[in-house]
Amino acid sequence: MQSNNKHWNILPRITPEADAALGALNPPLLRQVLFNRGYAADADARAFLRAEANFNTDPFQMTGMGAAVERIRFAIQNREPIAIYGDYDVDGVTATALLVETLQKLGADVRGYIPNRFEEGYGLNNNALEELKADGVRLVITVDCGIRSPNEALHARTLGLDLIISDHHHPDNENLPPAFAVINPKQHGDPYPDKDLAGVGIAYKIAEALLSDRGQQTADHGPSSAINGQILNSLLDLVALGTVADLAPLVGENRALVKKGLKQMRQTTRQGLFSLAAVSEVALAKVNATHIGFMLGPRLNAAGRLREALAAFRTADHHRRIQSR
Ligand SMILES: [Mn+2]
Repeated sequence: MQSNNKHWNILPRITPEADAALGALNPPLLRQVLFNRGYAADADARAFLRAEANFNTDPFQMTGMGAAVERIRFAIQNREPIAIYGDYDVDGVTATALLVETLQKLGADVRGYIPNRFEEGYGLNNNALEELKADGVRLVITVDCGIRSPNEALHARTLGLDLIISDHHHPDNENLPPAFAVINPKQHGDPYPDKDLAGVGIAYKIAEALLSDRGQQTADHGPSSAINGQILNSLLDLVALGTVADLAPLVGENRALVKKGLKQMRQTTRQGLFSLAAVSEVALAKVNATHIGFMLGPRLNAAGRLREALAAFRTADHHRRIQSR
């Protein structure tokens, strides 16, 4: 066979310094591959290979997290209705399901809200905020949207709604929304070490903070820490779905979360995931990132493109009742 016009991009050969630094990793080809993926230090390379974050992942390092957790706790204790305001793509839908489920487990009066792509479009809108307010909602928490909505945030304030914005999109740092708290590791001065979390990853960090010892301090009767660990594990299938489908880079904390999330997907109790896997002809027991990216994710996204993403949210939210009936 003739191979005309092939254009090969040859990555650089490993430098002697990097080869020495990675010297304990064999065979030499492994060092070359690691170098070409940007790893030239032993600790970083090992963390990548193990899919572990080699930095402090305490969620309270994120700007706004402490204030957000206190406000959410107050809402739970005082039975204030809470709305999780998401987005119609897989990241937004899974992030919404994740926080609704977490807050339900903490005894909150909580609902999910996902705007209709055709009637409302992406992000916060004033009509939706007014409707939520009229329905008695006191606290709105955005996931995967809101960072570029200063006018809508101001409107929420005028309505007397407290707003917590959590988002991973690039902020306009000169014009952050005037919200009760803004959680976005990409905002100026945010010390959180990982800047690549997807919207669902940030929602997961909020769940982690709420279920941590520090987050529970103000709780009257929160679940025990063993149960909290179980709740967090049960959310990781959603994190894997949203993170991979959003094309977030699978390095650092994303890599760690997706690895654990795929494991969780293989034993999920979500009826929606069973059904979605069935129509996609994916064996959940062997699910991997390619299945999410090319088979499961596009079908969830399609819900938002066809009619309303609330259907996709229900897919992510409903659990199979194995024991009942
Ligand atoms: Mn997103």
